[in-house]
Amino acid sequence: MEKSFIMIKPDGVQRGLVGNIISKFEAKGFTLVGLKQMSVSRELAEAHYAVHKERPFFGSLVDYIISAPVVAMVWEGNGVIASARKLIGATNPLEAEPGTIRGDYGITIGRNLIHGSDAPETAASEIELWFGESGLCSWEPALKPWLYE
Ligand code: IDP
Ligand code: MG
Repeated sequence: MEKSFIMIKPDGVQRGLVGNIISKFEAKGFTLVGLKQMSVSRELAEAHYAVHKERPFFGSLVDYIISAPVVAMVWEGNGVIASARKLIGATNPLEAEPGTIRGDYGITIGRNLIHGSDAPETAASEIELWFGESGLCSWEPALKPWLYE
């Protein structure tokens, strides 16, 4: 089953939006298989965003991610990677559609609330980086069999 790494960034936690954000993924029908609130080391933040290390915003991005706890999650379900990106919305919250997380709650690219994996390869490497082999709790939602039709 497809999995995506989703992280509520420090601004989402500080603003008390954890419950609202988790609700959107739950209501959509995806299955939560990993969840932890944690402080992020500089090393982990730099590894997570290594693809952006030459960008001018890399330093401030890392400082932002380590500034306060995040909520790291793994969500599972058919099509979850692309669907989560739609639920999250465009990188710049001012360009994100209303109804998306960034579109509803954000106004600046430097505080855009949430991360979601962008492809199967990055999802796999991010889940390994943040949760490791044994960090997930896989379960089948017996009361929602239609999810897997
Ligand atoms: P994504 O999170 O929508 O996948 P990416 O382009 O992969 O967007 O950028 C990763 C993160 O880097 C963004 O979510 C945002 O926090 C930050 N970021 C991207 N572009 C800028 C920028 O121009 N200024 C400041 N931060 C940026
Ligand atoms: Mg990205």
